[in-house]
Amino acid sequence: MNRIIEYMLPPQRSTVASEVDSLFAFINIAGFILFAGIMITILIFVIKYRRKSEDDITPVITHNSILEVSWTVIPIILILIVFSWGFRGFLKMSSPPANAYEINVTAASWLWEFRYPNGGITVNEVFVPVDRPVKFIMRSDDVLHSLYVPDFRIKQDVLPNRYTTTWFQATSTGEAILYCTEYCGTAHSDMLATVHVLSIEEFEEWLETGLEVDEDMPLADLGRQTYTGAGCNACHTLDGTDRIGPSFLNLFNTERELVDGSVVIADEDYLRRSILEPMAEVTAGYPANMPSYAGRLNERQIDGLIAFIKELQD
Ligand code: HEC
Ligand SMILES: [Cu+2]
Repeated sequence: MNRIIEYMLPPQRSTVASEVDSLFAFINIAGFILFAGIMITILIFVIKYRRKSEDDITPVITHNSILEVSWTVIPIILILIVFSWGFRGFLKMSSPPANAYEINVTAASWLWEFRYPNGGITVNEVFVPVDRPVKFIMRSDDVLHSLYVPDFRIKQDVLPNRYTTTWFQATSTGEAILYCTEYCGTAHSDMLATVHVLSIEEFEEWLETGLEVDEDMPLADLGRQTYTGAGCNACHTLDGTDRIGPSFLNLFNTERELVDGSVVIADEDYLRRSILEPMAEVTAGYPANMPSYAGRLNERQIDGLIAFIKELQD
């Protein structure tokens, strides 16, 4: 049975995963046995009771109490097992332990932002300790999104104007993928984040130093790193092709036409405003749906992005 689960499902990497999978396997196997049993019975009846001669007349059968009681009681028992098993798991999954490490999650079209108790922020990647309960307190900046980490078997809607929560306790270190699983617009399928599960020591160390920006890194390199790290690549390419937004290639110092008809030069100020207040100057021909990065990137990262975009000339 474990082999079947391993074959069908992603690895079990949280404390609730095996319980979820056992219930899933039970429902599948019970469903398969019932399906096979019913199909075989139908086949036998079709052959055994087929009309054999012209004057073969179907007898009148009013009812059969034993049969009727059993096909009522057996499914009820099965459903009660599934219900109580599922409800127990549901209670466990919806009540985070009191000592859980809390991370605030904001979903926006189309990125994930994570805020840690020490004030640190990461975009499209989240760092968590292994073997310790972690609670996500989630809200959306715009539309309905949903947070889904298959390896942890957790999935929870993320709503505007209301907090929802979910929690997990990872059982092994390494990376897991976090998906948005509520269709939320054009770049929905790019709305991914990486969950980095670290050992307790690594996590403590990351909290101390991991969020500091490397002061020695050349600005343009930091910009390239931020371009993927902050998820700009979901919407902007570097090779001249359009994705959701315009490509960064040959963008610097060119004339940009805005939706209000005015024309601006894409200088450093314009790039900065585009990152911090994208709705203020919307480029003509593109949807007005870039998320603002105000408060999500630090000054050095913004300088880095501008330096990086400036270099992209062919
Ligand atoms: C969800 C998609 C999305 C993401 C993520 C995104 N952008 Fe944008 N961006 C757009 C769209 C759409 C436009 C064009 C409309 C507008 O100007 O707001 C745009 C416009 C821009 C412009 C102006 C380009 C021009 O041709 O005038 C810059 C500069 C820019 N984005 C930089 C960034 C940076 C840097 C990041 C990452 C930190 C980023 N964007 C992340 C969608 C996105
Ligand atoms: Cu989404």
